[in-house]
Amino acid sequence: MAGAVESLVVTREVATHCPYCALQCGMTLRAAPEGRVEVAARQFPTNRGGLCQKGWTAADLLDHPDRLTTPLVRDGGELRPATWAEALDRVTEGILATQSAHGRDAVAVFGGGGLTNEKAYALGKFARVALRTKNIDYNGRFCMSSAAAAGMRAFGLDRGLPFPLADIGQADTLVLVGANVAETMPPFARYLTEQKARGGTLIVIDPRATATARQATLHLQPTPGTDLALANALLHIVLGEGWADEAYIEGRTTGFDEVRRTVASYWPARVERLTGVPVADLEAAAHALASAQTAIILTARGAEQHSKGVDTVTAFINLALALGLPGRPGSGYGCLTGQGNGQGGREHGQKADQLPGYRKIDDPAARAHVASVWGVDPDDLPGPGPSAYELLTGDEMRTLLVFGSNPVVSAPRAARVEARLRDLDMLVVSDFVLSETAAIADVVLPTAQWAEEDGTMTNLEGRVLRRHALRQPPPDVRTDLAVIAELASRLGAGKWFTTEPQAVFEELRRASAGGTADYAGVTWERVDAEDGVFWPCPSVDRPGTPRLFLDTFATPDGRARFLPVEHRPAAEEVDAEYPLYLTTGRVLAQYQSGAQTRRIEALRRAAPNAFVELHPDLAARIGVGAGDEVVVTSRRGEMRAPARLTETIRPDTLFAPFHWGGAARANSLTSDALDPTSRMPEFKVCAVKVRAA
Ligand SMILES: Nc1nc2c(c(=O)[nH]1)N[C@H]1C(S)=C(S)[C@@H](COP(=O)(O)OP(=O)(O)OC[C@H]3O[C@@H](n4cnc5c(=O)[nH]c(N)nc54)[C@H](O)[C@@H]3O)O[C@H]1N2
Ligand SMILES: Nc1nc2c(c(=O)[nH]1)N[C@H]1C(S)=C(S)[C@@H](COP(=O)(O)OP(=O)(O)OC[C@H]3O[C@@H](n4cnc5c(=O)[nH]c(N)nc54)[C@H](O)[C@@H]3O)O[C@H]1N2
Ligand code: SF4
Ligand SMILES: [Mo]
Repeated sequence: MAGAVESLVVTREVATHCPYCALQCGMTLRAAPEGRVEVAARQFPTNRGGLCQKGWTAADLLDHPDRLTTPLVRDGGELRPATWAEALDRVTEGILATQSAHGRDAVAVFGGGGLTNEKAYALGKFARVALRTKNIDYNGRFCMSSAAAAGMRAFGLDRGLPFPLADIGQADTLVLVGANVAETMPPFARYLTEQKARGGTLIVIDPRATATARQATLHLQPTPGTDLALANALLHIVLGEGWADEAYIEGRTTGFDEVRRTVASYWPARVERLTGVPVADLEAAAHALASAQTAIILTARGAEQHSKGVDTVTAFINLALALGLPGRPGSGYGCLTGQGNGQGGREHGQKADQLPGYRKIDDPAARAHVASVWGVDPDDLPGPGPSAYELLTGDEMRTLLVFGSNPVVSAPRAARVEARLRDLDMLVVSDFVLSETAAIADVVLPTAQWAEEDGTMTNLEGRVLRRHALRQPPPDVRTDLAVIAELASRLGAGKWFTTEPQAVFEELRRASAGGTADYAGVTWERVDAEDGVFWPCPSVDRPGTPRLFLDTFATPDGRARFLPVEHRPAAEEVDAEYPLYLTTGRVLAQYQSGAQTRRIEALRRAAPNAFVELHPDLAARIGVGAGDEVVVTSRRGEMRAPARLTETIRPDTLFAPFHWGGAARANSLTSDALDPTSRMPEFKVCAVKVRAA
C-alpha cells in the first residue's frame, strides 16, 4: 500500500488550501515517507496559521478504504466495478438515448460550490456546448443565493465580502446575523478575539445561544424567520433618533424615502411581539451600530435560507446604507459564503441563468462575448434553466449528471428529490466516495481529490487562490476535467474541451474579461506571488480589488439602491397540529451532507450521530430525557435521532444538523418553499411536532 501511494507523489511538499469551507485556510501538505499525507497549518492572511479539526484531518480521506478506485455501473440492480470504457459508453449511450427520445433539455447537470473555478467553468460550458441543455444548476442555490440576489439588487454586484477579512477584527461594532462562525469557520474566531480585545461590540442574532453567541456582547434571540422585522425595527430606531448618515444617503444612494415610510410601522414594541426580542435589546443594538466609527454587518445562512431570504438581506443592507457603511473603509455589509469555492462557483457558469464572469445568460452582449471565446454561434447557446430544487424535481429531466453534490441528503424535502432521482432513466454521479446520491446512481465515476489536482478557488473575500497538487490520483481515478473532456469528445464536441486546468483557467480569464467578476488580469503566477488576487482584476498590470464600492457602486447610476421590504410569516407557520419550529444547520466536526467527514474517524468520534436539540421544559412535557430517541414529524416526513437538551434554545424551537442521511435525515422534514427571487429553499424554518420514539 505504502509503495503504491509513494508512486503517486509528484512533489514532496505543497502550499495549498483546505478542501472544505469558504475560509480556504492555508495549509501545507507533505508526502511522508510511509506514504501518508501530512497536513500542517500555514500562515495565510485569512486563517493566520489556524485550522479547524476538519482541515487537520482532511488528508484522511485520500487513502481511505471507502475511496472509490474504479468506475461502477448498475447491473441487475447492483453496482459493480467496471472499466472506464464501459462506464463512459454507458453514460454516452444514456445521454444520446434521452436526447433522441425527449430532446436536449431532458439531460440535466447538477454542480457544486466545492468545484474549482476551472471545473465549474468547464461544467457550465459542457452543458451549453456539448449537451446544449438549459438544465444546469448547482448546490450554491441552496447556500448563499439569497444574499447574492440582494447584493446584486442593492449594489449591482455580488461578492460575499466586499472587503478583506482583516477589516472584521478592526470593527468597533460587528453584527453577525444567523452565522455560527465558531463552528462553521473556527479560525474566524481570531477576528472576534481581536475585535473584542480592541474594545469592540459583538452582536449576534441567532435563535440559539450558539458557541458564537456566547462570545457576544449582546445576543438577540429572535423566533426563526423574523430577522426582516428585526432589521426594520433597528432602522426605525436609527431614523427616529436622527442617527442616519444623511449626507451619505443623499450622495450615494437612491430610494430612501420609500424605505423610511415602510420602516415607520416597525416600532420596537410591535417588533418585540413579532420576534420575541426585547425592546431594550433592539435599542441597544441600534445604538451600538450608530455610535461606532466602523461597523460591519454580516449575514449567513440563518438569515438567508428562508422563503424571504432576499428581502431579509435587503432589510440589513437598508440598515447598513442608512448608517453609511457600504464603501466606507473599515465598515460595510457582507455575506459569509459557505462552500470552498462558493464564490467562484457562482461566477463561471454552472448557475442556471449565468455565463462566465458573472454574466447573465439572457443578455445578448454577454452571449455574444462568451460564444466568441468558445467559438460557437451565440444562437446555439441555450437560455436560462430552472433553479436547483425545480430542476431536481421537475418533469423535464430524464438523465442527470451530478458533480460535487449529495442532494439525497442535502436537498430540501429530500424524500421527494430522492424519489425523483430514483425514477430517472439514468443518474450519473462523479464522486470520490459512495455518497447517498452515488449509491442510487446508474453510473458512478471515481474522481480525484483536492490533494491530487491543480486549480483555483475563490474564497469568501473574492480572493482567487491556488490549489496545488501533491500527488497524482490513484491509477484508475480521473479528474473531473478529464471526464468532462472525454464525454464531450464522445458527444462530438471534443475540440472545445481540454483536461489541463491551467489551460482552462486561461480560457476562463478571456471568457470573464469585461464581466462583473473579471479575472482577465489574474494569472496562476500572480496568485502564488501575491497571496491571492481579489477580483475584479481586469488586467495583469493592475492590482486586484480588495475593497469594493469606495467611490461608486456597480449599479448603472453608481448609487446603491434602497428597497422597501415588509415582514411576512414563514411559508409554513406553526399551528395546533405542528406546534414547534424546526431550524437546521451545522456542527463543527461534520461538513455538509457528511459524505466526506462522516468517514473520517476523528470527526466521527467528535460528532458520531445526528441529534435533535430541544429545551428541557419541552423535553419534560413530552417525557424525554437526554439521549432518548425522539421522532420529529413535519407534513413531509419524519426524522429520528437522540434528544440533546439545552437551556440555550427557545422552548418553541427544535434544531437538527443536516449532516446525516437515512432515518436521521433532517431534510426529510424541511419545506420546499422557495424565495421568489433567489429560489432559495426555506431550510431554516418549518413546522413540526416531536414525541418520544
Ligand atoms: N463545520 C462546518 N462548517 C461549515 C459547513 C459545514 O457543513 N460544517 N458548511 C459550510 C457552508 S457550505 C456554509 S453555507 C456555512 C454556513 O455557516 P452558518 O450560516 O454559520 O451555519 P448554519 O449552522 O447553517 O446557520 C447558522 C446559524 O443560523 C441560526 N439560525 C437558524 N434559523 C435562524 C433564523 O431564522 N434567524 C437567524 N438570525 N438565525 C437562524 C442557527 O441557529 C445557526 O446557529 O458553513 C460552512 N462551514
Ligand atoms: N436542512 C438543511 N439542508 C441544507 C443546508 C442547511 O443549512 N440545512 N445547507 C445547504 C447548503 S448551504 C449547502 S452548501 C448544501 C451542501 O450540500 P451538498 O451539495 O450535498 O454538499 P456536500 O456534502 O459538500 O457534497 C459534495 C459531494 O461531492 C463530493 N465532492 C467534493 N469535491 C468534489 C469534486 O471536486 N468533484 C466531485 N465530482 N465531487 C466532489 C463529496 O464527496 C460529496 O459527496 O446543503 C444545503 N442543505
Ligand atoms: S475553517 Fe474551513 S477552510 Fe479552515 S480548516 Fe476548517 S473547514 Fe478548512
Ligand atoms: Mo453552503
